[in-house]
Amino acid sequence: MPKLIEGKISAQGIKCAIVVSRFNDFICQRLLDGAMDALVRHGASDDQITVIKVPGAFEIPSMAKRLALAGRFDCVICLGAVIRGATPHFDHISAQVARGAAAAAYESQIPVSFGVLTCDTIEQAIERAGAKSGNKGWDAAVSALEMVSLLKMLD
Ligand code: INI
Repeated sequence: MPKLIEGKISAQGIKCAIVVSRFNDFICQRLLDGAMDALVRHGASDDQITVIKVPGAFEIPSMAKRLALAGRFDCVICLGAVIRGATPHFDHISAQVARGAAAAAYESQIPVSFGVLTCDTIEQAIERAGAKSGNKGWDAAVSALEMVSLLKMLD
């Protein structure tokens, strides 16, 4: 039998930072609700969770990196919604936010999860923020907890 290493999903004793953008607040607030619900249902109390609001998705990676390197959090959960408009703005922001969040994780070695929607339409965003396609905020929170557990197992 090969050795199998799998993370547990528990928020007990875990300090979480959530970076959430204010742009498209109607969607982002639902992603935040989903992430908070996931953390609390997995054992977190309010004092373990710090929520930091940034202006837009473009600002998420720099804040995520700062928090991940601060030494005060076990994981950083990134939440935002980039919705395509009539110009290439969407492409620039969505590429940078994904690359930047990944860089924050690589450079800090702290789990940084990606709950930033990149959608063509507002309907697609609504579907992924608590309607028929689940809640990507919830998913990002659970992924962060799993990675925290996995990294602890490898210590
Ligand atoms: N920010 C978003 O979070 N989502 C968007 O859809 C968006 N669009 O489409 O413009 C957006 N723009 C703002 C951007 O993230 C920065 O806050 C702004 O450019 C200032 O740096």
